[in-house]
Amino acid sequence: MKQYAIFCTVIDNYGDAAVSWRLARQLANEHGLSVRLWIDDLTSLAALEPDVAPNSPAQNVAGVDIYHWREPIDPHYLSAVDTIIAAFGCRLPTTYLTAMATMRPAPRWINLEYLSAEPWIESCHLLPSPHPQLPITQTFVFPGFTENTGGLLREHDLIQRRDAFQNNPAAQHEFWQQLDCYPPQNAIKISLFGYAHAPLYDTLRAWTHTTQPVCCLIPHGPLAEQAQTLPAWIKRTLHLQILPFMSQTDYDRLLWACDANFVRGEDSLVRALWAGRPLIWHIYPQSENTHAAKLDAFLNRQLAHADTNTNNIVRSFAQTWNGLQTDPNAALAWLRHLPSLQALQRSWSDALSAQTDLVTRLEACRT
Ligand code: TRH
Repeated sequence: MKQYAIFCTVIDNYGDAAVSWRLARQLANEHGLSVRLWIDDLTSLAALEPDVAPNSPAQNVAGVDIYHWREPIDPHYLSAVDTIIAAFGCRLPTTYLTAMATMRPAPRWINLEYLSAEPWIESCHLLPSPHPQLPITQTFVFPGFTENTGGLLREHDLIQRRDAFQNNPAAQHEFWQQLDCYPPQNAIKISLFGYAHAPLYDTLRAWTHTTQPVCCLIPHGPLAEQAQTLPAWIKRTLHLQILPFMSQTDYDRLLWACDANFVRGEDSLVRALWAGRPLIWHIYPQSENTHAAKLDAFLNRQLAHADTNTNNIVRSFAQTWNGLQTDPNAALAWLRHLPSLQALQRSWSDALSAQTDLVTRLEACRT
């Protein structure tokens, strides 16, 4: 049986563990492959997947062999491996690289990059990069939004499960009860997952100026901490509720159940795309404002079929939420425009889900 080894170092937050875990599960469960995930921080993974034991050095969860990656591991673990994935450019120790160089045939060595909507990734996707000393070559895989990139992670039954949930009011009701959360009837339900620098107070204060009830669901994290300090009248007017950090499976349901979602990083962004509901992306900030161009490239795709007014409203609020401009009217204008954003976001989600998913593309590009 073909065997994958995925290596992941967790730098910060949840994104690295989240993507590696989705990738590992899908390779094992949908493609029947043997998958070993080496990860240096089991606590992050356990937060996303409660079946993972944070103190267990080796365990099998959902068909994936998970190992706590602490140096050094014996290179014999690599002997049966056919594909090695270094998630997000994580550095493989020289002992592994040397072992890989002696293997016949040499294993595929893939460097899985961060998702980007920028057009240049099409020309870098699948580029080979030979090792300077050893006879091994890594291939860059760039997840992206077009057929000429690595595509997006999407389980084969995800859209079906989403539709079943979104068309089932009883299942949604049960979900809200499970969260001990009771959004008022007709409330606009908005999930808010973001980084600490989001202009939460200004945004929520602006939303109090609408007549329709608004319910804000804030998962545990920096925004939830900020929310604790908000004036009581804002919390009351907006039916603000802090949610515990939930499993990836439940987080999907939250995105499906809400009318709009604020997401951050790359993995929650992709999950919000699959929810098919309007979304605002809080991009991970980078030095020298490089994230501004990345956000712009994303907005160009998100708004490719939007009219000028919609384009201006979404762009202005996305930039304001990301601290790239300050438009005091943007938050309320966006909220009022939500009904017309629904069809736009849904049709982009449908178009993206008609493309081949990332894992299938990975398997198809064997040479
Ligand atoms: O956690 P993140 O901010 O990760 C980021 C990005 O990956 C960024 O690119 C990287 O450079 C930086 O870390 C170091 O955001 P992201 O990528 O959306 O990952 C969050 C994951 O957490 C995603 O899988 C959704 C999941 N999640 C839950 O499972 N339960 C929850 O309650 C919430 C709020 C999120």
